Amino acid sequence: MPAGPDAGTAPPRAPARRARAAALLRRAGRRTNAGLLLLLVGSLATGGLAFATAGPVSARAAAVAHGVVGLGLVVLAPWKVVVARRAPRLTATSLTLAGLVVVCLVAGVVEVLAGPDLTAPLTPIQVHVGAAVGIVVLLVVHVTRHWRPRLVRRTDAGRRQLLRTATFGAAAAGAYVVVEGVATATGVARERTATGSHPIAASAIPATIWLLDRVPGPSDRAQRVLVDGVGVDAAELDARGTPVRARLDCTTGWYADATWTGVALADLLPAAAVAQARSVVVTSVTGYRRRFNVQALAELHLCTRVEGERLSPGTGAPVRLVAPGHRGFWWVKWVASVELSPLPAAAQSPFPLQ
Ligand code: HEM
Ligand code: HEM
Ligand SMILES: Nc1nc2c(c(=O)[nH]1)N[C@H]1C(S)=C(S)[C@@H](COP(=O)(O)O)O[C@H]1N2
Ligand SMILES: [Mo]
Repeated sequence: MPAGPDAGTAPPRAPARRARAAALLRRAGRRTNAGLLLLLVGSLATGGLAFATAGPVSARAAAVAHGVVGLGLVVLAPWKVVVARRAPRLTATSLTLAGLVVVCLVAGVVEVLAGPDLTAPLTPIQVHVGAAVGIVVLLVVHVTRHWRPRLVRRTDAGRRQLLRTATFGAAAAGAYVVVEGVATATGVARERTATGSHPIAASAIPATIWLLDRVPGPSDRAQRVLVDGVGVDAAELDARGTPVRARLDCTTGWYADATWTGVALADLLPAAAVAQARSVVVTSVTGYRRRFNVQALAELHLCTRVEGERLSPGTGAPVRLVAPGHRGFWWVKWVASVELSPLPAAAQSPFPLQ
């Protein structure tokens, strides 16, 4: 056994504790890696769920599960360090992977405790999800390179092992409680939504692009929207609009309560055609689109104003969708068309690709 760096320097007062800790860490190995794999896959799944859900209960559940599973990585870190130090050599890929995990974790906790700074080029969540995408790529490389047969064994479900897993789970939950405790103590927690977003004023709503879309030029912004094939002028929508109170909750970590002015899709589409359809597709002049269940037609509004003012180019002028109860990426800007469809609402990618 090679001596650790601390060999011989331990204070004589706590040798028993040190010996116990060393014995615990010596168990690092196959189960550490299996646990990491589980936690990473769990983090990605619950993170995706946190973006996909909007209901107060489901969103909270996804955020809590995500926090506990994500912080579980911190609890496992000492064991993984032992595994890495035993390896014959360290690779750049794996060390980069470790770096990205640290960036991802720090950005996640910064998001919870501080939220986005809209004057910064990126929000903590953007850094967080960006790091997660890098993690996926490098993890595939790392796991393929180091794959050993029988990563999980039947004995892992033994009584002793389950007890250790439970202790580990309690530690991860404890880490989550600590972070949430700090958020509560500083008063941040009071203002956050179930999805975790932080409040901003309606007047401060930033022009937000989901991924790769762009703000269309003036001549590209449609002054009329094709609703089930019939042209409706933006001016007509503006004249017919009534106030709609709604919360715009962006996945970059902010939300704003505002009063929009618009017309419900239910009032624009012929009832007979609606009765035959299962979904409705709202498409931007840029091609960005979302498909909704026809059941949502009463809540979905084509809007021309926010807080009484005409929309700005960046926030969807002349006509954008306001979709209360749906995360921001559903609020299609620069609407060009609204089409009824016989396909189910699920017939689309869960997140826009543009
Ligand atoms: C948070 C994610 C992870 C990080 C940061 C990480 C990092 C590392 C590092 C730095 C090493 C030392 C060898 C090298 O540099 O390639 C290593 C070894 C190893 N990793 Fe990972 N790892 C992670 C997840 C996993 C997972 C999920 C598996 C599961 C299959 C795994 C399996 C292994 C194995 C078997 C070794 C030992 C290689 C040997 O001793 O030759 N790792 N890991
Ligand atoms: C390896 C992947 C990931 C890890 C390890 C991870 C870990 C974490 C951690 C530790 C937090 C802080 C939780 C808390 O203290 O409450 C967090 C927050 C968050 N993460 Fe992740 N995450 C990962 C991937 C993702 C992905 C892919 C998404 C979205 C698509 C995501 C979305 C979020 C959101 C929205 C928050 C804020 C939740 C809140 O405010 O309560 N994460 N993440
Ligand atoms: N056409 C189009 N609509 C879009 C987007 C986009 O990139 N393209 N971004 C969405 C996202 S992610 C959000 S949060 C809201 C933001 O609206 P805002 O720009 O008024 O803040 O618009 C949504 N509508
Ligand atoms: Mo967003």
